[in-house]
Amino acid sequence: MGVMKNHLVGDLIVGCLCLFLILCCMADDHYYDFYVTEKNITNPCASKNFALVVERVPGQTIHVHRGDTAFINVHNNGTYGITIHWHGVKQPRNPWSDGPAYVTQCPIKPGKNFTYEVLFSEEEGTLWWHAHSGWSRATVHGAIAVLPHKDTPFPFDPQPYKEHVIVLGEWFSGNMTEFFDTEEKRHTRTSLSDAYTINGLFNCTADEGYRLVVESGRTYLLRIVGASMDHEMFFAVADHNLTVVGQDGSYVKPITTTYIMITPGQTFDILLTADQLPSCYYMAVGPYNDGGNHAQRNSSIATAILQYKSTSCPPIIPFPNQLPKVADTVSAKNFTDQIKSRDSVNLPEKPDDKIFIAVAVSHQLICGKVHASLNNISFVHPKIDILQAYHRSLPNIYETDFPHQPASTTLNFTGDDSLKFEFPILGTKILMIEYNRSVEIVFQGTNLGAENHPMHLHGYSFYVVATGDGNFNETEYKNNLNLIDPPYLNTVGVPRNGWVAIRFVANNPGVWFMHCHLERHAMWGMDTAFIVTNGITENQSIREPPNGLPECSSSYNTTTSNFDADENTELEDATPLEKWSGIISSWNVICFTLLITVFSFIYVFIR
Ligand SMILES: [Cu+2]
Repeated sequence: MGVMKNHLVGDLIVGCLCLFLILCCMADDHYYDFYVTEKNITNPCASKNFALVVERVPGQTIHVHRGDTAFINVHNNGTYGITIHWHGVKQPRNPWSDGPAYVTQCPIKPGKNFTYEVLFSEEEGTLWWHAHSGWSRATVHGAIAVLPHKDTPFPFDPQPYKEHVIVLGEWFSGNMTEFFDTEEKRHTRTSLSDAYTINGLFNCTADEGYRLVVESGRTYLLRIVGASMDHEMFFAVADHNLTVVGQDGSYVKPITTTYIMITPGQTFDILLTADQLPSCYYMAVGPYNDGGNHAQRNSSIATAILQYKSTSCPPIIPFPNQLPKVADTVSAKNFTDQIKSRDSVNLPEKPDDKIFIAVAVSHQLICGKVHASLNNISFVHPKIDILQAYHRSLPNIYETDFPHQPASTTLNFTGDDSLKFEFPILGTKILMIEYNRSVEIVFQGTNLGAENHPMHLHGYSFYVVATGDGNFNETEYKNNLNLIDPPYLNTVGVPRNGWVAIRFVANNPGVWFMHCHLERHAMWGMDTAFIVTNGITENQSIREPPNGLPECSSSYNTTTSNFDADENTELEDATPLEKWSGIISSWNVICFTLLITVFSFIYVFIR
């Protein structure tokens, strides 16, 4: 009888545990409608901005719990094709809803809609969504808040009293839709933003701009999003410490700091306690740029106000003097070097595959266009998305010969050998990666366009296992290697004239874009994509395509394995000069040589 009773009690406990697990870990579905429209946005003290938006800038925050699914129906009510990317969401087996234009889908045409099925898995913390077609992400973006499983507390203390989203962006005056058009076609120097923004606003007097009201003694979770187009940023709150508890949808060992450095694409979870004299304090964001050429950059600062409840702001409020200056690489590095994963991961000593990628920005002004490259390949977007081409086995859309390393890995990348990347090859070249291989990529900065490049990988987070100055070398790599608690990110800065090594296991089959998150560099070709092959079982293979995928405007002729000529919209839109420039830029070396020859003849003739 006693044994039976024990059994009953045991069963009851197991039953309760199961019920608790089911209730606590049950994933929910969420439904959103995003209406993309073109409209005027106003800002105090700023010229008018006419741009694509999802209602406002930033757009609405998506709230989910870990492991949930969000169905987001994007209605394009504008006049340009658009796609949306769910930045940092791994989307297991589901590249169809990842979003980069001409990589995993063609743009949603004006008047059409497409429902993204966004699959959350291991992400927890702050991520974001943004347009991934042309420059429209400047105004089409918003935050994603991924909470722990239901009824589960945050794995840090104190538990926040409330949470607030803070999106750091850039403001461009004028007609942004025309701007997208010209910038894309010109493929040349890009316009500067007019200002930086905090939640879409900036202030020219203390009374304007974004205002965050807090209660004295309370702790708040700030979800910070790096949505700027072309600049890394420093962010600080006057007289207040910031405790960083998460980055890129993953928890970190808490660090207390007076400022953060955030690259475009990154996100942070930060605790702020209102523990100062009740008053008003500036929050400020300013650029970080180690590229040297600051005269050509927007070096302004944007501010917002942290106001203690029931306090009126004095006319003069303290400015955050802890905000580092624009070229303060030491402060940027000091902050970045502190980030470590909260939990130990103990990675294996050696990866299966090693890839070495040199990043460069060439300045070929003679032939009229600027190109950026990865391993001397400047990425060209195809006219039909790579994912569809892969799924349907369509030839002539992409090539799989992206080099696993440059001509040599012992070049003086940060010195004279960087000139070897001045004339990249233009092409849609991608990497094939076998399912479940562990992969290490070393990104090597070069002296060509030397600045911090925030490299972002879709479909994965990766461990940042080592970083160093100058040219990569094995000794420094081994000395710096962190296989215990490396940061787990989706966007990492490749330091100016330095290198960084990342690791991931290729267990998410699909087509995944990888690119610099400085928009001008991505536009100039600092991109590639991975195809991670299917594994053996269905659970290791790409899902079937969803219904209603946007159609591509170019019609692919399966008989000729090519596009119908009358659908070749991109070059038809170009002027005759642009057409020739496009053709010539494929043979920059020939072009350059010809020009030198012509000038030599003229010189000899004149003499
Ligand atoms: Cu870059």
